[in-house]
Amino acid sequence: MNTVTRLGGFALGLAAVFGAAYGIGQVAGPAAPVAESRHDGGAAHEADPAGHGEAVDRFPGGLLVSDQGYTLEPVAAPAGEFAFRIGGPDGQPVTRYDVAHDKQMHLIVARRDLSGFRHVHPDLAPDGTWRVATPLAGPGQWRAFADFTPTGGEPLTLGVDVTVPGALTERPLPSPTTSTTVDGYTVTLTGAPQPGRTSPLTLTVSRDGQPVTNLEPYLGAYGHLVALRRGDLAYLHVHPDGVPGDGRTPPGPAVTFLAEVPSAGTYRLYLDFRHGGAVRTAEFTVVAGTPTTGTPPTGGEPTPSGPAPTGGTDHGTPGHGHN
Ligand SMILES: [Cu+2]
Repeated sequence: MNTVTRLGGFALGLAAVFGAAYGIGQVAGPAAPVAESRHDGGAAHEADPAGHGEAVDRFPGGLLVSDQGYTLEPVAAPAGEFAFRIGGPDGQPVTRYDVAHDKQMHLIVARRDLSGFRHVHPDLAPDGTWRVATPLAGPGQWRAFADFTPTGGEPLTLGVDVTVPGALTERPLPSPTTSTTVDGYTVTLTGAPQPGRTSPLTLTVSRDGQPVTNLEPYLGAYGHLVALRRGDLAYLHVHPDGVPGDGRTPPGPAVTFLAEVPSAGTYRLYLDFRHGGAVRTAEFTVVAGTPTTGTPPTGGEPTPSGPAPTGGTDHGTPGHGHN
């Protein structure tokens, strides 16, 4: 049995049911019961009948369009706008949300090839509709993630597929790297995520060879890190280790996060940071779960299909088949 394949098939099934044709006025309908998962995380166990799932209580975020009675529902929007609602357990759109990371709603989008990442903050209308200038930069198969906490509920990340019609050029995933540049900033990555355990990831920002020591708070931290898993775009919101004003966290050049990835595999990391009044995103490809005795996977060549090219790792790692 291969949990990755099973998860992937489930995600594709959702895509077929809930995929929305963005830009031509056709939107996904409300979720069918198939997408409901039980509050106790039973869905994760159902996906792993061989009993390897003891290390995971539930799915990673973003794989479900509907969870715990809440459903991500794209709605028709004028050109240039993206709009959606969160349907609540009572069938009505949710209108009350808790603030988390400075916002009531975080909307993250990325193409299925992991390009085009954007993190935006829509505006809530009184009827429960969220609207934002479209974050979808061009044609392709997109995944939209709504990261929110309904008042009285638990934090949730729901995901839905959105299609932007047009000619698409698939972008190969960049090779794993520990340094990248964005708008004249160089960001280096120290540390590697390990499946099933919390690992520190430190991102260090410099500009023109000088460390940046006056990063500006963004969403209550000196950086905001999202990771997406290649193959199914499982969504991980990675928490910073320390926040501005806590007396121990400097405003750069290094920002440390505590990451726990749900499986071995290839992930794309997206670090949002603010400096000089502007938010930039530094991106990295990383491989988690390097075999302890083997050679690290190298290169960035995507496998044509199926799970990421990783070797055997710890027993009990979710999302990983035994050969
Ligand atoms: Cu946000």
